[in-house]
Amino acid sequence: MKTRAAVAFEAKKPLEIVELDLEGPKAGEVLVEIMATGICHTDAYTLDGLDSEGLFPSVLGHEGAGIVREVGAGVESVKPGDHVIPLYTPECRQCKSCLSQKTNLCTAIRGTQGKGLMPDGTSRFSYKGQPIYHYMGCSTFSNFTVLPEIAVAKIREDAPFQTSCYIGCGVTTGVGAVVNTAKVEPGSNVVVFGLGGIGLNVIQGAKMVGANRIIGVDINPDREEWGRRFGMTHFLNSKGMSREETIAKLNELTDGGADYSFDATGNTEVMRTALECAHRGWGESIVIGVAEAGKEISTRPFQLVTGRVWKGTAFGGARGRTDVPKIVDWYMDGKIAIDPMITHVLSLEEINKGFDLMHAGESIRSVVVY
Ligand code: NAD
Ligand code: AHE
Ligand code: ZN
Repeated sequence: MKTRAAVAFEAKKPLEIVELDLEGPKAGEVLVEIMATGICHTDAYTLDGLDSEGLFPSVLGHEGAGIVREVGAGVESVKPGDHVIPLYTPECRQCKSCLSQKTNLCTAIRGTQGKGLMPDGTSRFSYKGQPIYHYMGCSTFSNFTVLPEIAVAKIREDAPFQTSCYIGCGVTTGVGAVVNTAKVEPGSNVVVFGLGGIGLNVIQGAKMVGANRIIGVDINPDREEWGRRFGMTHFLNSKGMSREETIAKLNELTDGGADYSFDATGNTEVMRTALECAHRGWGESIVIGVAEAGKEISTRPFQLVTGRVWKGTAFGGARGRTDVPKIVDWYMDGKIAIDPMITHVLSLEEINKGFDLMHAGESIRSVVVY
């Protein structure tokens, strides 16, 4: 079949809207009509050539929602007509990682996924006879895409696509980092660096679990108002401040250090500040941001010797097929907000504007509706 898609032909070049050829689902795969997709900073990072796994030409996009249109042989867990959210972190429930119950990082198809291919080692997308790579196993910047059965979460049918697509990455990552990874307790003092599409979801997750002080840090002053809308109690504009100055101010605001801090910037210097603002003896710092290829984090080992814990999280520690439908329920029951964070709704033809708005700090989430 044919599908309209925004293709990343080269790094650092705008996406091009073209008609691609799409092969139907093979055994264990499903064809999904994507109804809406968010644009996450990770898409921009890959398009900018900063991802060590980045491949071109490819169909980016990993924050979608849609409808199953066809299933391949042997598929039993979903059927045509089901509403689904694609999962860049699948859940096979059979691999060592899934069975461990210690991680959400299913390893069943990670090897081929990182090579931009389906589990059989081939691509379903092509353009003028040349294969086009998949991205994060999702490729939601195409109106139709093919996904492994283990990489779709079936969701309730009354959830609007335009907002629930954000659960495919940003909402689950931010809220899940609080609930699953940090396991923030009521009364905790929390510091969140980077109040964008992810950080605001960390804030609303912290508010939901009953955190005491929720301190947001950003270099964009417009983000103060955004943070306060979702439960932030204090704001620090760290623009022009040294690491020492930032930590001193945060120590004042947290009575000696954060119980939990989160990096949602992807900046390795900020990751260090986030670790070092955690409370001596017990403070935990969670790395959410994705850093560009070649970057490394560092700190004095003494920071860890004296009890601070440095952790990371992917997809908020969520087991997609199990947890995503629950997060959709939280949204539909009003426990978490999504609608106000969708600042821009665009057509596929306008998708590059979504990247420009993100880089200009003018959007929280842009969503493309097909
Ligand atoms: P975004 O562009 O919407 O937000 C980033 C925010 O960080 C902005 O408000 C920006 O002003 C702020 N910022 C930038 N530099 C800063 C600095 N030096 N100090 C303080 N604030 C600063 O991006 P997003 O979509 O929210 O994504 C945030 C990060 O999370 C990205 O690195 C993205 O790749 C990553 N991410 C990781 C996961 C995961 O599973 N671990 C999932 C989604 C996104
Ligand atoms: N490919 C990059 C790493 C990118 C990365 O860390 N991705 C996150 C999700 S970001 C979503 O917006 C993730 O889930 N990572 C776990 C995984 O298995 O990819 C690199 O550095 O090579
Ligand atoms: Zn993302």
